[in-house]
Amino acid sequence: RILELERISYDDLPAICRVGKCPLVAVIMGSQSDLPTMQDAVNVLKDFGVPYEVDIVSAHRTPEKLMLYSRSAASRGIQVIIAGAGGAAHLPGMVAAMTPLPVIGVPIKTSTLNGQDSLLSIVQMPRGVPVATVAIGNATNAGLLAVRSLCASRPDLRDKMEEYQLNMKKAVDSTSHSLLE
Ligand code: RP5
Repeated sequence: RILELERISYDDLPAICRVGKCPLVAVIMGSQSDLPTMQDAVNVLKDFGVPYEVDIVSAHRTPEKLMLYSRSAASRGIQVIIAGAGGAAHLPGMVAAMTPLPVIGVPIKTSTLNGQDSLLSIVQMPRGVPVATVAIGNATNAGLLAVRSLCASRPDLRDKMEEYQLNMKKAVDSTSHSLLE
C-alpha cells in the first residue's frame, strides 16, 4: 500500500481551504485543535493579500499525507511553509526534511508543559535541516516572517511591510504621548 502512494498526488487529497488562485504560503498544523493559534498566521496573510492554503497534516496520524504534501509543495508553487504543532511536535522538522522550501515552525502551547515541549521539539533541529522557529504560540510572527521572505521578489509586499512597521511605531508613540498627558 505504501508503494501505491507514488500514484497519488497531493491534489487528490482534500485541502481544508485554499484562498487565492495560486497559494504562495502553506499553513499546516498537526491537529484541528491547533487552529485557534494558527488562525493568527492566516490573518496576517489575509491582511497582506498573500494567497495561501490551510490544511491539517499530522506527522504521526497522517504520515503518508505528510510525505505527499512536503514533496509536492514546491512544484505546486508554494514558496514558504508555516507548520504548527504541539507536544512531540515533529511536523515542522519532518516537512523541512522533505522540501527545499523555507519552513517556519510554530510551537503550540500545551496544557501539560505550556508549550516548552513543542518549542524544544521544533527548535532543536540537526545541522543541515533548518526550521525557523517563532515563540510559543506566536503564529502572528510566523505569518509576518513568511510575508518578509516574499518581500525580496515582491516590492508591493515590502511597501506594505514598511507601512505595518510604521503603524506599530505610531501606536507606541501615541501611547507614550498619552502617558505624558
Ligand atoms: C499534535 O498533538 C498537534 O499538533 C496538537 O497540538 C497536539 C494535540 O492534538 P489533538 O489531540 O488535540 O488532536 O500532533
